[in-house]
Amino acid sequence: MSHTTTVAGTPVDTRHWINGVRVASADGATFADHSPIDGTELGQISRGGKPEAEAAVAAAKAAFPAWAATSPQERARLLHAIADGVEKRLEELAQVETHDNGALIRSHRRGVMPRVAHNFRFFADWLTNDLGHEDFDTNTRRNHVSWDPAGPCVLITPWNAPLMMESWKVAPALAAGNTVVLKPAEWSPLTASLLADIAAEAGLPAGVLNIVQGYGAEVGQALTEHPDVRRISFTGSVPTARHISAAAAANLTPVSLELGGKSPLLVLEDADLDLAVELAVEQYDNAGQVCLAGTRLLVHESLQEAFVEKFVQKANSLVQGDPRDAATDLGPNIHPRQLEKIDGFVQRALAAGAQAVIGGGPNTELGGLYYRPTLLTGLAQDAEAVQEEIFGPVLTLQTFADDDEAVALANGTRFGLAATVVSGDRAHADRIARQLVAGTVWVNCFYVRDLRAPFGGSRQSGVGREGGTWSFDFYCDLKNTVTAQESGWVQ
Ligand code: TXE
Repeated sequence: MSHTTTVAGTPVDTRHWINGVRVASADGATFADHSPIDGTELGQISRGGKPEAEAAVAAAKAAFPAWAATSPQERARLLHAIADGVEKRLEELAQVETHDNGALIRSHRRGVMPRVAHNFRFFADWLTNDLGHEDFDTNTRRNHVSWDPAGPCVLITPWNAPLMMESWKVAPALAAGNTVVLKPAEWSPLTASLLADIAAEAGLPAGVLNIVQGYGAEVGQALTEHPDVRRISFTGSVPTARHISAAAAANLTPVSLELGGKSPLLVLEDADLDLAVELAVEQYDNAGQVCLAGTRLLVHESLQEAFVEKFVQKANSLVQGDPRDAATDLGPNIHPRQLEKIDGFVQRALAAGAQAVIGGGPNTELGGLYYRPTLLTGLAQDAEAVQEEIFGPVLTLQTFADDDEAVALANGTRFGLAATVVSGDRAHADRIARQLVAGTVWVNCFYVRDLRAPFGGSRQSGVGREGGTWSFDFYCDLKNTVTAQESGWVQ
């Protein structure tokens, strides 16, 4: 059986990468990976289980002491070499990712893949330039605080932005001196395999980064309950986060969880309507499969009519179609199960009395996994479509009469990942932003993110923050060494 598949002209190894070597599963099991664009089978991928989880964690454990002892300069050099490899193979990565998860080639080329490289460079530079250390005296004692590498880290990632999320976790974990076992999502396993090639070419020592493919309930579960794992970072759904937290609890392994959202986009009475509409239509990006998406449009009642008119005009101009075409604005959703889930939410909302201002079903002209951009109105705050993450191109619209009502609606879900405020008055926007429960609040913009800033969610949108110094706090064991004055070394 061949262990290579060729996607858009690029050969991709379909096996795990453990201890610097390509290996198939011990029992030979594989699973099929399909393209959301047209359902083509892209390859048979090795389906890992407990033996592969054991082997990968053992490799990461064995490689840890030497990697932790490698100088920060050398670690940073290797991370930059990985970034060079990503930049060199940018077009191949963009093409393979688009075939595998259906997101736009345009976004992969312009935004996503450059950002993958940047994730590696950012944490490499932070390691050599910015990682803090603290020394302070308490009476006759000298305190020295150090950031010690924690050990093998398990990183579990979703399918909506595969390589982006993987690099966001792998880069800081490696920079901090940890070794890694990465488990990519089973609906989008391919670019992680290319990352293994790039890391090997860059000269990363064997066992420092291991990649196991397979299903969450199988290899994912085995990884998260492993006693030798020192950190688990996960991005995905709330139910899976509960499984992972329970598995981690057996060993009290620290977890960082970045989960879903149902973020509000507030259009205040003094908003610039064109900007508000532009930002609102942006929420359809990646066919709505973005955890941060502001899927609940909350519009001041005085603006509703004009807003809806402009919104419909703009949304109708979006080009839906093949994501490989650079002119396409809206591609397919990832998987038949995801499409079914999206349509289930919409049909139940319509049956309960909601109206679809636009959309309301799959795009039957295109067939396949394309869902028409949808705007639902006539929903109460406790409606399922307002409360649950749909993860498709479906927005809801509610109106409010005053700021208090706007804030109550905005905060009225179990999530707290992000929020966007559109306002023409700085003090007004600040007043609202202060009252919102969210890990990130954007004012008159969306999706821009400085990697130095903390990133994560409140309530059921997550546990912990990553980004800048917060990533190192998570991926390190902080240690305080106290030296007595009597030893004669403390001045
Ligand atoms: O995610 P899962 P799914 C939300 C979104 C979407 C829904 C379901 O609403 O519709 O989740 O998507 C691994 N132990 N988000 O089911 O299951 C799994 O193999 C260890 C939001 O695909 O959370 C994959 O690698 N690992 C989100 C990863 O978890 C397990 C992005 C994510 O899959 C596991 C994705 C287990 N028991 C979905 N079970 C966001 N926050 O951006 C699964 N996995």
